Order: sequence, then structure tokens, then C-alpha cells
Amino acid sequence: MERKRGYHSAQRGCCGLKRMRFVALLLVLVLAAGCGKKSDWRSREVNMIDDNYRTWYEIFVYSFCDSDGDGIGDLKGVISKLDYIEELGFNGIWLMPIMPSTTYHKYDVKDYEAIDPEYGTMEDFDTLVEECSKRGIKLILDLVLNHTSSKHPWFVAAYDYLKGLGPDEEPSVEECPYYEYYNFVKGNPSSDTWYRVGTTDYYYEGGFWSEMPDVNFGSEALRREFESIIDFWMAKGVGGFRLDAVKEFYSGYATKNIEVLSWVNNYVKSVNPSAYMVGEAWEGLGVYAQYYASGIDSFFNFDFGDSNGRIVKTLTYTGESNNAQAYAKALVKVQDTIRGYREDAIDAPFLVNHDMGRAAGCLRYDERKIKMSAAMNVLMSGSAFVYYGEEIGMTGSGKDENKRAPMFWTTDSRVGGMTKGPADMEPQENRFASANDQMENKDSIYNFYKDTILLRNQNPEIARGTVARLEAVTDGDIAAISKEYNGQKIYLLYNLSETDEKKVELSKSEYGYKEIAGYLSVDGGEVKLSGDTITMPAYSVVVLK
Ligand SMILES: [Ca+2]
Ligand SMILES: [Ca+2]
Repeated sequence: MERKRGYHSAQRGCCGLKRMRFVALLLVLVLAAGCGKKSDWRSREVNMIDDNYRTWYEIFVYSFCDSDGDGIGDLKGVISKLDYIEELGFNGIWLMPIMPSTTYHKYDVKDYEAIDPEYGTMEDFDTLVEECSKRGIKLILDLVLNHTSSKHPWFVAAYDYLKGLGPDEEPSVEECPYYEYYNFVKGNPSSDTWYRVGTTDYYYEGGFWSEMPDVNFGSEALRREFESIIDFWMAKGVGGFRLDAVKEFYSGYATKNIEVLSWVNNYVKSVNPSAYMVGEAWEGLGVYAQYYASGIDSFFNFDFGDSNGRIVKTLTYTGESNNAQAYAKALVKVQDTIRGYREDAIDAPFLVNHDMGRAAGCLRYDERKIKMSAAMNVLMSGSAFVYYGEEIGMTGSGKDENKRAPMFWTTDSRVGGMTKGPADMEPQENRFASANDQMENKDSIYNFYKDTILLRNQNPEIARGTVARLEAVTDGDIAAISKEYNGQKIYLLYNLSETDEKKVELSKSEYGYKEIAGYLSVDGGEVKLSGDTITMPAYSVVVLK
């Protein structure tokens, strides 16, 4: 990893090595003068800050890496790939649910304080936490509060209790406290999301599925249960939570959902003020932004992600509303909108997640566009999320199982931790090379992702800076923004033209920058600065500092 390399090289060269270092320095100077080459921006030091503006890797454990040959990914598999994740530059991991469940995806939890045996043991989990912490990686868990599994002991007890009631008996919380943990009603609500309890007059709400009964947040006893579950995981060193389906706590009632979120957030922060919380409110900006009033650090940016989101639209649609100017304006708008609800809101941009078709398909397997989409996502302000396999342009669309296909480590399925994938998955044909092969190719999607995250890690302003559009420079092809953090201002210029090299004039004296801090270009061409003129190849991004 760059961080270690930079650190170690600073330690070398003392005492007896002084003369050798001097000679080497001379040699470098002579060579540099001779061919006019500046040193590669990649050799600059990273500047990691231990806060919640991170670069997160979303892992579906089932399909990620198998350690014991049963074809199902597991926690030991994740541990074995932490070096891979760290090498890419990620400093956060979101694990999709790992608790015992009846389904392969595990969003229906049977026991909130255990590990699904398919994934391993609690001891494996403790090791994972320890190994993450050694690497400065914050680990967050997917916490499914909206519903439990119908096999959860709370629901089983409540269901059996209602089934056993006599025709004239009323349910009582004294007799069965779990009755109030869920949304039971007497009489048929005539809705396709309500299900009958046996042959009784009672019905329960299952907004997603009959086997995922919705809980009742009106129950104080239920809230105490969830608080003790949060205590359990935080005592294990978990760095926070990703909250599933937050707009369904009370479907259609944002104010009530925000109250539930405030309670969860306040509780988590009372245990650990630096914990990180990110919520899934699958709505447009205008709606999800208001959820920031709950105090939750981040909500996923559904305006920029997905096949119809801002990033894919900018790369694949034409017209003024999808050009570079519109992109730059949208970056400012998302920031201003969420900050309107909370000054310290942290945007959570992502390109796709486990519920969406993968970017490679959205971008018609165009490698240049895939690389550009990586830069557009990862260079956004806030906490950027990358779904496993996106860094190698994996395939997957259509039914949900296809979007959660085996991480493509290697073409030899007998080695290297390859999993078999969900049972109902259709065979997926990956158009780009395996992770192992892409790591060896400097022009691969993998190495583009790695460079992009490195650029983010070298310049803390990229994640943390306040965005403003440079109106004088932004046009249909060039999106130009500044990001200001801690009194330091940097500039990001995106050449979003698919075909044309662009020359941009940006006065050093007026804008107060000195040099190119780093750049990305999908074809490998150089971004050059000469005087006040920046020359950018088609599909490139430059950071000026
Ligand atoms: Ca396994
Ligand atoms: Ca609900």
C-alpha cells in the first residue's frame, strides 16, 4: 500500500547511506532534467484522516470469497481478501447482513446476535473486526430494523399466541409481550401486504414478503430490544451501521420515519460518538434529503446512482440537461440540498448496489465509460461507496440473484476462493478479465479504480471539500469545480467529452493553484499544465492544487 511505502522510504537513507542517497538524488535530478519528466503523481503520499469521510467497499459475503470449498462465501474468505481491499485504497467495509436467516440474501433475520452458520462463527467475526482495525478499515453492519424473519422467536411466539386465543379472548401484552412487536390487526385489512394468522381473524403486515413481518416501532419494549442488539455489536468493535429500508418503517410517513431514525442515531452515538450511520431511503433527492434532519450521518445518493442516475445519464445521454454543465450544477445542488437539512450532512454517493444492474451493463460494456463512471463516483464529496466487483467491471442485471454473482477472482473456479453464487442466479458471463488478471494489467478497470481511490486518499479535500462550480470554465464538455476544506482549495476539472482533447485556461494567479496534484485519463494519456493552460485528453479528470 502507498501509505506504508511512503512511510518506509522516509525512514531509510540515514547515517551511512547518506552519500549513496546524495548520489542517487543527483542521478534523479540529472535524469529528470534530461528527459523533462516530472515524477508520477502516484508516488505522492496519501493523507488518511480518521473520520467518516471514507471510501467504502460493499460486500455480499455469500458471493465474495469462499474459504472452505462449500461454494458459499464466508467471513474467513473476507478476512483473506482484506489485503486486496486495502491495496485498492478502501478504508471502510459495509457487510450486507451476516445474521442467521432463511434466505441466501439474509435480509430476514432470525437472530440479531449471531452469525449465520453459512458464513462462519462469532470467533471469525471477532477476527475480522481485529484485522480490519489493524488496517484502519472501519467495518459497518447492515442492520435490518423494518422487519424480522417470520422464523424469529419474537414473531413465532406472537403468531402462536394469537392462534391459540379463544374466540372471545382479547390479546394481552402481559401474556405475550411479543404481540406488540409487530403490526397485528383484527379483521381483514384487504391489502396484499397483510397476511392472515392461521385461520384466525388476525392479520400481520409484511410489506416486502409474507416471511418478513414488519415490526411496530410504537413498542417501547421492541426499541429496548434493538438498543441491546446495537450494544452487542458495538461492544464487538463494529464502527456503525447501514440501515435498511428506512422509508418503510412507517411506509408513506416521512416524519415518523425520521423520528425512528433519530432514536436509533442518538442511541448509537451515545455508545460511540464517532460511529458512522448511513441510511437507505430509496427516493429522489427532494425526498431523501429531508431524512438528514434525523441526525444520521449519510443517506445513499439515489440521484447519482443507478442506470437512470446522474452519472450514467451524463455518460450515455445527450442534450443540455445531461452535459458537463448540468453535472457540475448537480454536484452543487446535492450538497446544498442536504446541507439545508443539516450543515454536517455527509453525502453517500454510489454507482450501483446489490439491488441494481451493474454499471458495466448500464454502460453497454464500454470500458472507457466504465472507467469514467468510477472517477465520477469516487471523486464525489462525502463517503463514496463501491459495490464489490464494480472495480473489475463485473456483469449482472435482471433478477436480483444476477446482481449478486460470484466475485470474479480467477478463471480457474477450483481455486482462489470462487463461490457458486445464489441458487436461482442465471449464468453470468463476465466480459472483462478476472481480478487476478486485471491486477497485472496497468490499463485495467481495476487499476483505474485503484488510481482513483489513491487520488482521493492523497487529497482530503476531494471527500471533505465544499463544492462550488467554476462558472467561467464550465461548459458543455468541461465540468469545473472547486472543493474547499480546512482553508485549502483545490480544483477538479472533468473533461466529459468522449472524443475530444480540450484546452482549459485557468489563471494560476487568479485561482491560486500551483500544479497538477494528480489526474486520471481513461486512455492513459497525460494531462498537461503549461502556463495557465491545461490540456486534457478525452474522458479525463485533473486535480489542481
Ligand atoms: Ca464457505
Ligand atoms: Ca414497516
